[in-house]
Formats: sequence, structure tokens, C-alpha cells
Amino acid sequence: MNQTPTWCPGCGTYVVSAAFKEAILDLNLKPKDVVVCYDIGCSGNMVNVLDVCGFETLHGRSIPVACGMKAVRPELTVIAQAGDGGLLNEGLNHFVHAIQRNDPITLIVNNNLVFGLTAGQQSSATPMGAKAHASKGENKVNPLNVVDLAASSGAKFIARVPETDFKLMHDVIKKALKFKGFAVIEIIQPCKIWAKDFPKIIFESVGKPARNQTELIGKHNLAGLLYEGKNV
Ligand SMILES: Cc1ncc(C[n+]2csc(CCOP(=O)(O)OP(=O)(O)O)c2C)c(N)n1
Ligand code: SF4
Ligand SMILES: [Mg+2]
Repeated sequence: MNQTPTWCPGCGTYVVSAAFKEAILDLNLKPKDVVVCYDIGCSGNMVNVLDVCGFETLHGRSIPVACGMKAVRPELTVIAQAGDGGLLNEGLNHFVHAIQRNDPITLIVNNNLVFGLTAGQQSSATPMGAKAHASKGENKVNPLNVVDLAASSGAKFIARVPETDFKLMHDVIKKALKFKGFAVIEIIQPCKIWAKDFPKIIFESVGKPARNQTELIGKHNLAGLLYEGKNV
């Protein structure tokens, strides 16, 4: 594809799309055998730069479209992409139910902590105490956490990756694409425009994955491959 991306300078989605491309190349997957179902949003615009099959879905609906695609074409490698808004607001039910069924797809969450494309409104991932662009005051509610929800729903593969760690991102995407159940990768990539004044997150790398998912709940600074169940 020869489209020039329109993301802002420094946007984490540049890094994610590069890691994604490298992972697909490393695995020798042919573009015709890989389908990404995109959400609507800044990061959903990866549809313009990733040279694999793409399906731009409705906001919050990339997971059900991806699950349907995998059900009818099980030989394909199927990925759902979602922003924090699409995942935790409009489409939250799909996230929990796909984990419950262990649908064999990979979910990549581009968590920029706001509704980015529509100019920085507060999403369910916006940190408590942060003031989003369109809000009158600070956020007074506890954010929903992707890893907490994945862990408590019983996801078999869970990773959290800071946008600054290209190697981890690349390695985890490769592993997830080979995983036979529902794999969740959350990329933390605070929006460079609308979340630039939010508190900085200091990550702590995990040495090895947890023995069970519940150990992860409430540990919001952990980064790495956090849980990996049996690949059956
Ligand atoms: C059902 C529905 N609600 C709202 C919108 C408007 N809308 C389009 S993109 C967007 C923000 C997306 O935020 P997020 O999912 O976090 O992705 P980001 O742009 O931050 O990458 C919104 C609210 C829509 N298209 N459809
Ligand atoms: S608004 Fe934020 S998320 Fe959207 S392209 Fe710019 S930096 Fe990236
Ligand atoms: Mg967002």
C-alpha cells in the first residue's frame, strides 16, 4: 500500500503498525491469508497502511465481525483491532463474550486513553483525575482496565505493552498470531494531542507470565506477556 499515514507526529500507532508488519513477515504469512477487522478511530486507520486483507467495521464491532470471519474461514489468521473507546464503551459486551467462547482470534487494543478521532472525549479508559478535552472537570470515576476485564473473564493469552517497547510488541504479536484461542494484546499509547497532560505511567516488566489470570487483577503497571495458557 502506498498511502501516507495521517497520524500526528509521535503517535504510537506508527510503532504498532510497524511491529505488526514485521510480525506478519517473520511468520511468512501471505497477505491473502491474514484479515484485520478494524474499529472506527485513529488507530483503525491502520487499514490504509497494512498490506493484508482489511475490513473496516462499525464502531465497537470489530470483534464480532472478526469472530464471524474466523468461524466461516478457519484457515485464515484473523485479528480484531480496537481503540479503548470502541472496546470499553460501544463494544464492551463483545469483548467479554469472545473471551468466554475463546474464539481463536487475536485482539489488538490501541489504548490511547481517550476517544482520539473525535477530539479527545473521555472514554472508559481515561484515568481518574485526568481532565479530558470536552469534559467540564476532572474524571471522577475509576477507569475500566483491559487486562482486569480480560483476566476476570478468563482470557487464555493476555499481554500489556508500552508503545515504547518495539521488541516486546513485535514478539508478543508473533506469539499471539500463533495462539489457538482468544489472545488479547493491549498497547498503551497515550494520545499525543488529547492525553498529553495525563499522568505519566511507569511500567514494571514482568519476568515471566502469571500462573493464573486472577494474579493480574489490579496490577495496572505490569508490562509484558502477562498470562499464557495452553496453546491447544
Ligand atoms: C456507534 C458510534 N458511536 C460514536 C461514533 C463516533 N466516533 C467515531 S470514532 C470515535 C472515537 C473512537 O475512539 P477510540 O475507539 O478510542 O479510537 P481512537 O480514535 O482513540 O483510536 C467516535 C466516538 C461512531 N462512529 N459510531
Ligand atoms: S489524535 Fe492522538 S491517537 Fe489520533 S493520530 Fe493524533 S496522536 Fe494519534
Ligand atoms: Mg482511544
